[in-house]
Amino acid sequence: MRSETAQLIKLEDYKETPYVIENVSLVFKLQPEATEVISTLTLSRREGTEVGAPLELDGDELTLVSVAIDRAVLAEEAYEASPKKLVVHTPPADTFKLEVVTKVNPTTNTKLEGLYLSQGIYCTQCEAEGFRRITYYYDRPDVLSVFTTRIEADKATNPILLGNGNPKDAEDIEGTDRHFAVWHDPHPKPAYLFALVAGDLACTSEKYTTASGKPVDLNIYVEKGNEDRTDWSMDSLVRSMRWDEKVFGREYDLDVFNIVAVSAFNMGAMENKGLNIFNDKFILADSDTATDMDYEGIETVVAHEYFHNWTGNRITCREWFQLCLKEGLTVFRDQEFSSDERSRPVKRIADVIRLKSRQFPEDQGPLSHPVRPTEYKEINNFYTATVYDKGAELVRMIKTILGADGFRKGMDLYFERHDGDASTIEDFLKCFEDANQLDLSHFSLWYHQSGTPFVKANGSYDEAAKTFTLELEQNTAATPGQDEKKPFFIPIRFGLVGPNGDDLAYTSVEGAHVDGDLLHLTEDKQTVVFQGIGSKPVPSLLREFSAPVKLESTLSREDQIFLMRHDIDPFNRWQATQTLMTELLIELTNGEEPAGKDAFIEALGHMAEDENLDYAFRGFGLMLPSEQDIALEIGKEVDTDAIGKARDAFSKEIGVTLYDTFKRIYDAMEMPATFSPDALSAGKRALKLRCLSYLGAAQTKESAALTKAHFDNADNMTDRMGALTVLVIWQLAGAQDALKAFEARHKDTALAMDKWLSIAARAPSEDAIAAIRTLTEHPAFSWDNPNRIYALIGGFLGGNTRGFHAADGSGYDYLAEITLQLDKTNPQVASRMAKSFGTWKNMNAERRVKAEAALKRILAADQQLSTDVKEIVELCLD
Ligand code: 0A1
Ligand code: ZN
Repeated sequence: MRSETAQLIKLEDYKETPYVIENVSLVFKLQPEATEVISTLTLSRREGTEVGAPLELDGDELTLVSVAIDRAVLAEEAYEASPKKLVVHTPPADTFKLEVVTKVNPTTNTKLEGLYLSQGIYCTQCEAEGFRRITYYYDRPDVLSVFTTRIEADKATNPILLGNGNPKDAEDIEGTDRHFAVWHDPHPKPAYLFALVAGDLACTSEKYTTASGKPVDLNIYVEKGNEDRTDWSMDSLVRSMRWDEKVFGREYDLDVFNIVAVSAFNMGAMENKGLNIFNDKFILADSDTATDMDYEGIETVVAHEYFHNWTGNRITCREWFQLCLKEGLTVFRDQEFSSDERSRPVKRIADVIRLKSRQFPEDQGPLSHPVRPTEYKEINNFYTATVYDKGAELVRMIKTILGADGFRKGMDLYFERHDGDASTIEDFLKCFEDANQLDLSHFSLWYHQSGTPFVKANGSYDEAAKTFTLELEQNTAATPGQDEKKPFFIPIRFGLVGPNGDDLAYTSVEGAHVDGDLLHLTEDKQTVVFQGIGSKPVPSLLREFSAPVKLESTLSREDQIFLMRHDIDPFNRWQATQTLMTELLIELTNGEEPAGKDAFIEALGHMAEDENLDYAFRGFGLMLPSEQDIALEIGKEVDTDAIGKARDAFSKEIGVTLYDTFKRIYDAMEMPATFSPDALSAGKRALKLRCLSYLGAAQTKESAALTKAHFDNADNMTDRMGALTVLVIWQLAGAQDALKAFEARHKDTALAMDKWLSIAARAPSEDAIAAIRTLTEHPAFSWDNPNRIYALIGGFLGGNTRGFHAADGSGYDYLAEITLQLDKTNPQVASRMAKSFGTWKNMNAERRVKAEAALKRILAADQQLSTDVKEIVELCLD
């Protein structure tokens, strides 16, 4: 193996920079292969820094042209420059201007970090450490400065020139075919929020007036030809802006808000100040090419990036260890926005499904880390489900513990006290403590201690004494670097459900702090006794999923079915269904015949037909845990083939048993005449498709024909893709024709073909890898575009469990091969793929041997490994 020895970055080593950057003036002379960047920094020595202390700036793959201080070109011995660093040995004592000229090549920048060209559009991605690939700088979030940017480019190919902040000036450059634009951002910001865009773009615009009457121009820029697919993103933006004013009292603070959608982007989107740059997947939508899930995703991501303006930009992070300060909080805010716009319980279920399928596996394997980590080698590896989604759960728990008013008081204080700061999690928590006169020190352990706590609950009723006793126990398994675990402060929302389905009141309680329906579990073990309970209750615990824990309940199957039918908390009705399904599926995987299976299937039928329930809720209720979810639940010595077979058989059994029920619901569903992405219509489509998937699983002639007809008659992507998935997964008659028809219809729309690739990647196959290799040759696929890779390779790794975890190790070998291949061009994408190795230790011995060998092969390969990939592989092997 050849690789640079990556440094371990530690939180405890944090120090302020010796110099302060007061302002930044940048000039970009854009050329596809040799862009010149002239950076003029006004610097001053920080109090306490020795006179003449060296100035060390970060760089990455930079070519230096010249360095000057106060307009005098520096002699060669006065500085040292490498692609990774610029050191000025003895800077002047006080304020001085450093002018640095660098050259970069946007065309060959396949990492998509720094300045790159995507389909002829110049764009930047600077979080986390991309700015250093543009010019030498203190590329860290605690260095805030005021930026002015002048962009010069060829006018014909780049008529649109965009920067951060407000537009100041724009003119042709005399005697040339070039022009320039100047942008000024009055809000001091760290370099990771810098952005520029230049290209020939189409634009949709809208006027917005903030609550206090300030006008703002909203613009969404897209590749030409896509301008009629921005209505939904613009609508989402306007609704987000209004919501943040109403719910958090936050207004927008510039004259313009620009969004640009590009097709090559590593992540979802980026909150650059006043100039958000998006992966086009999260901007473009019309009913023919986007599913209901895409519409929801766009609403969420547009809101998320907009909300960062306050939580991330106005208040940023002191260092990258504090990433959850902006990400966890902003995810919480976007979740709340979507809950208010749609159905709150349905949104909660969707968020918990995401958490359990992405964050729980991470937290129970070798990649487990605290929400606020204390060390890393490659920060790009820490944009994780733990930082984002578990981070959001922690903010949600603060709200649960404090109540809505206490939470708002804390947030108001946070905005007031830290506006303009680069802050820490400690600063954030202190605001809730100060605003509510309360001690959150025990709670703060959630930020530092990794792992998913397992909570065991055992209830018993004493009829004579009219007491209900709840024995609670928490336990968190050791995680990498943390052998000993302390008990967490776990807020448990609960109800004691009486025989008629109503919650029973208690007269008093001992053994825990209990406030109404909220119980604080703070010790390893607690026995909580409720007095005055008139009849035997069924405890409904962790309502609304009040804490990110795994609840192991000792409830009988009858009690679970009871909760499934009667709990007043919709989340726990869904959870009871899931718990039962998981238990049954594990027993079926083990070759057992589970007790209570028939009763459960019957109850599922009732739920499907219950008109009092939301359509979307019923859709979720009917959803079986994925093969990956079951594998995680089993946890060790996993045989993915056995899981897959059991799950297929159970789906089929449900489909056959409830065939008439599903057919009735399917036939009776009244759909709106024209497509609308609203929550009600989407819920109807979801339930109808869920019924279709069970009918498909029954694999009758009639159901195959029905599914094919659903596909043929679909007037929107949700129905077309839903039916195609059923045809392909169950290998029904017409599947191949449908795949061809889909391809013919959408071959020119990359985002639609991504769906085709991901469905094809999930198709059952004797030789899944051969099938994937063939698909990589398809014209719709490209190794150069992250979305194509996420669709096909990501679709395979995440959606074809049997193929990826094939016992012969072919899936692991293939992942090793493409990790190495991708690492040469785009390390971020390579390491995201490699993270799929994260569950290898849960597999059975046969598979473990193959996975370990594949991981070792990556480390031993004769090529330079990125720190991104190396860190992930080493953690997996640890
Ligand atoms: N801050 C963005 C996500 C993002 C993170 C890293 C990136 O490059 C490494 C790009 C985007 C967000 O949370 O939306
Ligand atoms: Zn974010």
